[in-house]
Amino acid sequence: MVKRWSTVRLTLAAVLVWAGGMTGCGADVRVEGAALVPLPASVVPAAEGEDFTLEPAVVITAPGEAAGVAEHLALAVQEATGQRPQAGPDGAIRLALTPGAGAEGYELVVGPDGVDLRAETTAGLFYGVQTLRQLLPQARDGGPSRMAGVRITDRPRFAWRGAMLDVARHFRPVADVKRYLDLMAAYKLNVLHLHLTDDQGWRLAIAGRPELTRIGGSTQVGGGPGGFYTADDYRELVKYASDRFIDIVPEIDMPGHTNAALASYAELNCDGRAREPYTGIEVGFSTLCVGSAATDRFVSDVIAEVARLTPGDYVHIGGDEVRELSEADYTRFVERAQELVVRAGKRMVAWQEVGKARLAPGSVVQYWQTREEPDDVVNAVRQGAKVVLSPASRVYLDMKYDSDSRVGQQWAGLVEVEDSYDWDPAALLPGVGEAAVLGVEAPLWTETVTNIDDLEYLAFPRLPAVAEVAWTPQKSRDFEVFASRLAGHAEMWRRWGVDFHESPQIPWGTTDPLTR
Ligand code: IFG
Repeated sequence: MVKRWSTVRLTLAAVLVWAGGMTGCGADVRVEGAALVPLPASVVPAAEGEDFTLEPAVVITAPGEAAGVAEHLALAVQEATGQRPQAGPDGAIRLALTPGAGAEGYELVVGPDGVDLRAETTAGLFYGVQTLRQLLPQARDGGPSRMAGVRITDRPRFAWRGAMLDVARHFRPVADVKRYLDLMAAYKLNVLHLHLTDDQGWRLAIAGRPELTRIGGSTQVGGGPGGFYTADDYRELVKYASDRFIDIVPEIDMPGHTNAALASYAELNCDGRAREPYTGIEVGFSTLCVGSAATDRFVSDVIAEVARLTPGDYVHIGGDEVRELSEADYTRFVERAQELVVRAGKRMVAWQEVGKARLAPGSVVQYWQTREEPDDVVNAVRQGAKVVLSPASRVYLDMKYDSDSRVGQQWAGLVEVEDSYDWDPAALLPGVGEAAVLGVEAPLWTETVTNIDDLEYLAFPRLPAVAEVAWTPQKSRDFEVFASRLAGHAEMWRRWGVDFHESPQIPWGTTDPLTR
């Protein structure tokens, strides 16, 4: 099946590139799909000549409830033509909300009488806009440009298409997180998991617990000044993400990875002695004093506040790398924390080790291919939990690409873009088939990452690869064809100032760039 399909698609890609060579007046006419990432479920080029002429003065028509999405499209058109389109009736680009495409699907038709984008939800329209953005000829000379006719019908394979940012080891300011959200949205990712607390830092202000940020937020790996988000900062990130149809999933890592909290409140330590702030990169040495009244009050206060600040369905309680507790104490802690999350009206997400505990319906475990623990994911699935897959040897973006990578670690091996792309989430773990897989998430841990450029270097091009794993049907995925399409994105990344890794696995410069 794969062979036949890839033959068909290669032919399609060849047609696409060949047609791209038939330049008309102004910008090239391109039968698209050669460079779309993530590849849509169905791309059917229109007949020859069924093109759309994009006038810089194009009008965008959209229903009131899709005004936000139309604004994102207007900015994309302005980026392409140099002129900001108007909103109004009878436009040549038309957005419409109609039943049929599902929660996140859309249909996009480009033809001589204009562009029609239809979806059941504003999220579906937003994802259609991200595809349309990759189809727009970059003809900033102010003249008309021609877009090849195409009919795209699309919807995602998985519901959870995520990225994780560790802002605890090295703090990242609000502006950098917004930048990451922009880059995620361009590839239809819809979950940003914020790893807000760890041994080296506590990054979210908790009402009534000022020491968590005054002390716990005061430093970071290497001893730098650290930092933290106020409640208003966090609300600003939640809104920015929501405008891009991304849910923020906050992680308060417990009972391990808690030195920053243990340094902030002495009573959280079983010996009653506050710990020193920690600026190294060891793991597994810290734990809350499980079972003490002070710890119960702390966990209750923190989960209640994080849930209050988070409109999304999920709160992540961590649970990874706990070496200082008995299994009985660990599972008792997890079950208690889970109860508090459920009582706050949220669903618990946690790292795979929580599979040892009794899980509430609707809980989610995150598989990360830990170095030590036996695989607890099957226990979780047996209890009805869903799984988010983050296999370190495939999607841990803090792994070096190769031995020359300027930052990153390599405990899970060297991870190039093909490693991130060439796997099937439904076939990764025995006993964890398609129905148990909620989705895929690419964590970026920041022990070695001190600035946004290094962060983007590690994320690109692997994050778009993971985005295609999460979105595109398995039968449509083939690394060589993906690599050729991704090569066409380099121009756009350069335009955006993304400091990406020029992986030797991608044939940069050989594919019609998305941009002109
Ligand atoms: N494992 C730790 C992280 C981080 C990571 C770096 C998990 C769930 C190694 N836990 O991954 O805190 O240190 O690659």
